[in-house]
Amino acid sequence: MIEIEKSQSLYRRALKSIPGGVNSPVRACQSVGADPLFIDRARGCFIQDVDGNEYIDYIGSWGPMILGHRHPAVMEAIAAVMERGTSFGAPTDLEIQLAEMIIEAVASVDVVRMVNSGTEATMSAIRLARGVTGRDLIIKFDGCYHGHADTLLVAAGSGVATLGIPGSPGVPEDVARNTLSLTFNDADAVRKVMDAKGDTVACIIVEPVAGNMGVVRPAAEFLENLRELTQQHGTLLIFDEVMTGFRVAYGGAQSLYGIEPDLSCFGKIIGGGLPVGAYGGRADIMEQIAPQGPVYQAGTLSGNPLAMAAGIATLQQLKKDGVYESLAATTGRLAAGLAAVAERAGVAVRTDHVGSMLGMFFTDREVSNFEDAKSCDLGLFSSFYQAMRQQGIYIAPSQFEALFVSTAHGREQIDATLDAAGRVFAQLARLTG
Ligand code: KE4
Repeated sequence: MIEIEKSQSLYRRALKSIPGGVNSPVRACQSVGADPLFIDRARGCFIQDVDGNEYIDYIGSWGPMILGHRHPAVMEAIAAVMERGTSFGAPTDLEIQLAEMIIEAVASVDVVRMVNSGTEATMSAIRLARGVTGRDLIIKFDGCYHGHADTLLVAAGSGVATLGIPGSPGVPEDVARNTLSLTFNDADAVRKVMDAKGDTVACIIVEPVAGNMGVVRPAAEFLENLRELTQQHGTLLIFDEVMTGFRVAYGGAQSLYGIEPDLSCFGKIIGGGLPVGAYGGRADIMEQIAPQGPVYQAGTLSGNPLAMAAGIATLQQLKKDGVYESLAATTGRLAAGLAAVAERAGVAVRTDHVGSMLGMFFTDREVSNFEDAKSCDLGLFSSFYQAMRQQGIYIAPSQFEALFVSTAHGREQIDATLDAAGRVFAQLARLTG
């Protein structure tokens, strides 16, 4: 039995000074009925809690740690900048270097602006889309998460074509009404809305591979339809690649599906574990951003040299030949193995992966949108989460997240994970009879 007394003591203390004891809600593990682990350190694919328990880590800080924790090249890059300082509030050569690497990697990006989080990236891209089109309405998709800006914390309205309703207290009605949330993978619903209102829609924003409802691939032609419909109506297409960027391929999901959006958002991996976000795209659009153009956006720590150095070092490793093929092969073995051990135990689980982003749903049905994802056996997922943590396997504490494999996950760790899953599925099968 893994004991977590020190974590629990820290959690009780944290609850007195931090809302919910955490600085981001999902970390509280509320949806899986567990107490959060407080982490002491990490290395490679391993993470260690304050009680000294070690786990194989499939959260990877929610995506950034694609090289594993404390990769030597990343740590050396950060240390080298620390010799010079930590933040200047002025341009440095490092932000040019990272911008040039992103532009070289992603065909649709001519110009890119650094910010400090994925939320800032998507929020700014939407303001830019509204600014250049002069339109207010935006379209997103249920189950896609783009950060916590008001305009994106919107749930689907009662009917498909009715306008959004606030997804959180504090989001004003008159903000929500400018956001339409449709069903992911339902191209007909998008076509219907665009035929009716397309000339008033500033942008459509989408996760090209959804990673915030579990992992859900785009249906055939879905992304192509979005590209065609937005072009028809002078609407901008924004790919939110905060999770998929440099995760599923060096050129992001857009390079896998051969779609060129007008704007793309990045985060996570491009900061190598330090706070970062970025948005970029067509030069004629990006030149509208202040100080070159009238659309305002700013940030004290944007382009922070430590984050830039960590991002550059990370992308330099990812550029090497064979990295993504190896990540996909390792993840494929894990996905197939999990499905096999679940089937052997008689537990209904569907797995899928795109590159090193892996999803598993506790259902025997196809999952192609958020309604499908919500119909999975969330209770069984919670039991799986808790039992796997007891086996030393650290996965996201929510059915609506992804598992991330890093270059530091070796055959031994995948085998250990599959052995643990075999024991857990057998245990669950006995419990559920
Ligand atoms: P941040 O503001 O958290 O850096 O990025 C927001 C964001 C934007 N777009 C996508 C596709 C994202 O996945 C995210 C953030 N992802 C979540 C996990 N799915 C971050 C974890 C958290 O909220 O603590």
